Amino acid sequence: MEHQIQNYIGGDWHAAQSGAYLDNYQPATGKVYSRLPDSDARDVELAVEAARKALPHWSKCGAQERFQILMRVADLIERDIESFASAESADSGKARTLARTVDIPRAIANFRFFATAILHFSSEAHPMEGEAVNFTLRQPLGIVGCISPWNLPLYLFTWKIAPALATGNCVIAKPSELTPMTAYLLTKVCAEAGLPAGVLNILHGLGGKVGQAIVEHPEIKAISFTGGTATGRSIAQTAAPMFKKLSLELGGKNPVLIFADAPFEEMLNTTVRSSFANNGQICLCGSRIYIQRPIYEQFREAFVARVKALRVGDPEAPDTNQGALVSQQHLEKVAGYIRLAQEEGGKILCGGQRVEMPGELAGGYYLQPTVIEGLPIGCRTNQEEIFGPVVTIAPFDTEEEGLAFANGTNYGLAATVWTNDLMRAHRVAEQLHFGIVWINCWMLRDLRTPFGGVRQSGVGREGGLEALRFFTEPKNVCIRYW
Ligand code: TXE
Repeated sequence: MEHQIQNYIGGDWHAAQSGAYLDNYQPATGKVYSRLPDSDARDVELAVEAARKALPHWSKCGAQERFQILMRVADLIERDIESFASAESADSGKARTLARTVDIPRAIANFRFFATAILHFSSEAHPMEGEAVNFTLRQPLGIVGCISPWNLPLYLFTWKIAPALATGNCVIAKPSELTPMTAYLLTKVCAEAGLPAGVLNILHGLGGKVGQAIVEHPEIKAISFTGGTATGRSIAQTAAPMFKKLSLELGGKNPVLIFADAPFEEMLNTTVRSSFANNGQICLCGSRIYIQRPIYEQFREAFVARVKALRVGDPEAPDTNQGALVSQQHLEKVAGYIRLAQEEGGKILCGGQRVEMPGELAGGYYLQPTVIEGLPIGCRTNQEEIFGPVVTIAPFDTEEEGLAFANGTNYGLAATVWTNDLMRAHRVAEQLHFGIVWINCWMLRDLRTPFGGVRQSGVGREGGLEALRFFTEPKNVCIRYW
């Protein structure tokens, strides 16, 4: 076996208490290429013990020390960026170029952003004239749990861990069992950067087993989770009666609303990306595209031509646009939705088939990017999160109708609007029931902004001050003047 991943507990690397390992598949080939510990509640207990020992120092050492260590972690990931990018691509099937230019740089940025943010973090004072002053002390929660998914492995893992550590918490973190490798590499870098033992503990294994044990542990005060809506619901069912703080970043079924006055070329380029970046496996991807009728035909023709030109293939090849999907199971799920779309009356304009690759890649999980039209707004294909390289397109007439289509799901993560009409941009943005609205752009991210969704896309916000506030407990201190 080429790689054997280990848990990271108390600054050391361990097998799971069970002694068992799970197979880790490489999506590009469909073959097992590493193994990860099959951890359970016993490993969570050890991690909590280690975190408990580390907490008094880490929570009190001060922002300056935490800043320095987290900046070193960022520098070391940057030093090793090529091996992180290769590992991310091998583990997730995404194009290596994407991992090298987006995922890993973003993980570095997450550490730098929160390392510096903690130096600037402040809290409020509420003076009561002539009587007293209230001030808000923001203290670390203690031990917190961070659980992340497989689509942007290190990017989303660090998006949670960095603010949790910066605010002085000790962390028990679990990456997805489908993509554990970069979280494992991160442990090496954290040790080299001098992160004290027990401050960050990383456990590997199944969500229903070790993930559930993290959520259930009474000493873990908060859970920051990104993943599927059904998992989020089950985590809330466990954590809410224990009064844990919860941040749930869940799925999406994001609309793209294209008005006839949109800047056409810019819109087209970005819509290809917002549909198929990372094979559509980004919670922010726009999967329902509504186009105002006057430009519907023009859009359909140009879009389909561009999608047909996307190159599906070896994630390692520099000219690959679309690598492999993350797993056999996920490939089957997405292919199942393409069949469902046809049963629901949809017409496939391009794609829809698996891509058979030669040689070593023959067992990989490749799928053509797929565009479907002719489906009713309320059908399952247009209502459920597919999370793959599949989009539907449909025309709309008026602004009201476009808005009704866009708002017509139970999800509410991100919406994209294309228009050159400033007044309309404001009007529409105000009426969209989503946590994030992009006008004439997509995935343009400023890490200071609140990030998260409404309705079935989750509760709570990440990013900037929201994350620093989530990972701290506000305590009001009222001091009376004499
Ligand atoms: O995610 P899961 P899955 C959506 C997407 C996808 C679907 C299911 O539609 O097809 O969710 O994907 C851990 N207690 N998104 O099954 O299971 C799990 O080990 C604690 C959208 O892969 O939600 C992993 O670390 N933890 C999404 C993490 O939760 C549990 C990204 C996410 O896995 C657990 C991924 C439990 N009971 C999928 N069960 C996005 N919003 O970006 C699982 N886990």
